[in-house]
Amino acid sequence: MKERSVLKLFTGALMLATLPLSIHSVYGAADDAIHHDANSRSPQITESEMSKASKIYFERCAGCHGVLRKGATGKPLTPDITVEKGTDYQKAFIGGGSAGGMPNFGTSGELTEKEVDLMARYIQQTPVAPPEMGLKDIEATWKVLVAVKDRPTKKMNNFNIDNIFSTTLRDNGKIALIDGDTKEIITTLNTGYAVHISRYSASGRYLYVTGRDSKLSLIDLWAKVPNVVAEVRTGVEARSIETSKYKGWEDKYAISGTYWPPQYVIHEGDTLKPLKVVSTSGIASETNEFVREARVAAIVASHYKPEWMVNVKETGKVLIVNYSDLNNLKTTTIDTPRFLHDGGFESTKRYFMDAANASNKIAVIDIKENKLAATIDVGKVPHPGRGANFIDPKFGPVWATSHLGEDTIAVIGTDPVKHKQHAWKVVRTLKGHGSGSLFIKSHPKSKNLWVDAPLNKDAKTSQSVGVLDINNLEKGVTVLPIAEWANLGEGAKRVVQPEYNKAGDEVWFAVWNAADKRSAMVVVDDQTRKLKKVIDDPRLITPTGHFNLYNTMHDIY
Ligand code: DHE
Repeated sequence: MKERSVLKLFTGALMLATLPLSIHSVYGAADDAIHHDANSRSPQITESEMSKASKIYFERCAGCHGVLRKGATGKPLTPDITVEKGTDYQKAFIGGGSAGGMPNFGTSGELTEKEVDLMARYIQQTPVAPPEMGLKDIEATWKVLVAVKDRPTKKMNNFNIDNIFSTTLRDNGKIALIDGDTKEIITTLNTGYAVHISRYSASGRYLYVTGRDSKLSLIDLWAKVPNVVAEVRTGVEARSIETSKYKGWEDKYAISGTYWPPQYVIHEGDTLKPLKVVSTSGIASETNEFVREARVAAIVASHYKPEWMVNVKETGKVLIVNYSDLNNLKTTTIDTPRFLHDGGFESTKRYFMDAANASNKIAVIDIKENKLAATIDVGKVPHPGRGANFIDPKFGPVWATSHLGEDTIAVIGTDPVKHKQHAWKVVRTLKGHGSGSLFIKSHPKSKNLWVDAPLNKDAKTSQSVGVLDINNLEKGVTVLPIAEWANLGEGAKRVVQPEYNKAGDEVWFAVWNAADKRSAMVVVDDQTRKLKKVIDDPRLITPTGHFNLYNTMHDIY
């Protein structure tokens, strides 16, 4: 396909992702010419179906399978494989999902029967590479909405900003800032489409959010009503953003990682001005083969040195990027098992516990010595988010991850000094709340370990959470019916991501329903495990991730 039509397809998919639904259908109906694919065996599809399918693919599939469809968390979907298996096979998979973690898009009602058929034909067409974006292209999208000189010099509001929650309103292209003390929504702000994560500057003044469409927004929490003060677009698909946290570098830089183009960008911290772009394409660990689509997954910031740890998913490399001299950028490259995804620090913040999810392993990166300390076999498709730290009564300090692909929690010893015999070993494998788990959480002041299972196929399980008593782990999970407590009526209502307040005495959950249905945030008293508050507000459209300022900034989890 010619470069111009490739650009049109991807710009179209991006624009469609941010437009209201009625316009999507109008756009989709405009052009019924037959698409001529390079592969003559691909099933028939029209150009308008290609546009619609590329939007769905961008929103639902690219994260796991890649834009070039070479696979990562999900299987490769290139036509040499998909055409061979045929349309009926693909339809069964897309519609019904798999035990390995593929969501059941058809039976869950997320895609209609027609859309399942469309996607089954789409993935048999030849994938197209989206456009590149260099520093100049990125700079052309950069906007400072409130100049630094026009911003307040002290906090102009009475919010206890340490206890603010930044909550993604996924399908609405917004975030909500929620006051953790009063549980009132302070404001909602326009951002990129489907914000993936929120991170805060080291001083706590600025909030950075990244849309999955790679639009970054910088929010000033000192303003009378917090507002977006700068924006920039770094590509077509992104998941990560982090800030410079080391002493002396507070608020100086931000780093954003993109899935496409496969690269990271270093930005000025208070304006988002792009300063440096670094490609992450390269030779993979284990296979020693070149990977063009080597996507940036989680990024964490060291508290020990002016450094970031950048996960490159497909090449299985952790890049330790030193930001003290951007012109002479020093990077330590650590080989790990492949398909790095998410992770977080153990309690001392010296070791980065990094999930190589498709290898069923956790890589332990010693960020003081800048080297791989261990790789640990865990269950099928570990998905920790940032994981959970607690003191195990038998094994001392531990870090835990739940799994997408099986119903277990792996508990790993993390103290190589006082509990050397347990360090970097799975000391317990606990039964969790169900497979399809995405996040697990605890807090230094809590005796509870919380685990969700939003991608579990059983509605009762995906609509509830499990909680374990840290001092009596053998007792197993107690199930709390969070979505039932929210009392929202019909819908899929996946319960997602336990997140503590600053004091560590409340746990917040998103009850994530479809965009046209009611969603809510549910706050649970951590000690009594009883419902404390349902934040049920029509502005809470498709809430997913929610990030407490203090805990996120200090890596407390
Ligand atoms: Fe996420 C974290 C990628 C699906 C909600 N997700 C992350 C991180 C990555 C990632 C790389 C780590 C960022 C960091 O720490 O810097 N997520 C992906 C995908 O590629 C994937 C599998 C498929 C996709 O198409 O995006 C995916 N993620 C989801 C969801 O479906 C969730 C539940 C809702 C959504 O917004 O799409 C979701 N991901 C989250 C959340 C975090 C996250 C809430 C942050 C967890 C934390 O505690 O830090």
